[in-house]
Amino acid sequence: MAHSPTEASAAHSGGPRRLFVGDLHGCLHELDELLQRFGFRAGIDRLYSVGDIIGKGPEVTGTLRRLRDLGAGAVLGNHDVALLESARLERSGRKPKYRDYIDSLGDEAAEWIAWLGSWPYHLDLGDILLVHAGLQPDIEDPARMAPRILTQIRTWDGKGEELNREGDPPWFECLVRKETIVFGHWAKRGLIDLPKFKGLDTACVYGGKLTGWCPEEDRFLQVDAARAYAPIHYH
Ligand SMILES: [Mn+2]
Repeated sequence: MAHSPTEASAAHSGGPRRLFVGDLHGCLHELDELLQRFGFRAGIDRLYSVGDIIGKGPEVTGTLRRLRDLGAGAVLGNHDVALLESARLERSGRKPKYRDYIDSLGDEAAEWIAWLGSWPYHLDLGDILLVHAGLQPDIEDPARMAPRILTQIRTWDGKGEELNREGDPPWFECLVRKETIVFGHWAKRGLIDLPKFKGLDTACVYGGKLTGWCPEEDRFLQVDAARAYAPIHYH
């Protein structure tokens, strides 16, 4: 199969590559641009999302569909969890807090909720551990960490009560691990590029950038948001 010069260089050595992408919040346009610039080869390369597909942004179902069609791996973010919790409340006849998240899925809500419900809180790829927010520093096994920690932690108070407190150190400064941890959830802080910690939330939905990271090429790719889709509200 013939390659254009651009495709040939993007194809690297030809082996499969992994592309990890930061918090999407429905930013399908930027995801597609990132995939194109990476030279993503469906069926060869593998896409992984750090979660937070739901909420705030313009094309939530389109983004979910793209992830599903590409067979992407994904972990649950706090906004994805808020959707699942709202769906659960609604089924039990109570008033969901995030009714708009359910509405954003349109007629296919039940189908997407079922799919999201199958996502894990962390994904262990051997050399890389994928999680939405981060890890609890005083526990070794992520399966023993509370979903609240895995989807919300930014700073560590030594107990896991306050997860986002000014003055407390970032969770990733409080532990040493063998694997590289890939995560999102900290748009205010932006790109985190430490040898063992790659933080990919660069505020795309607020008009920032969508960030991808490829371990096989050890490089970041960034796409500017076409516009700000939501007022800045970091939570
Ligand atoms: Mn988040």
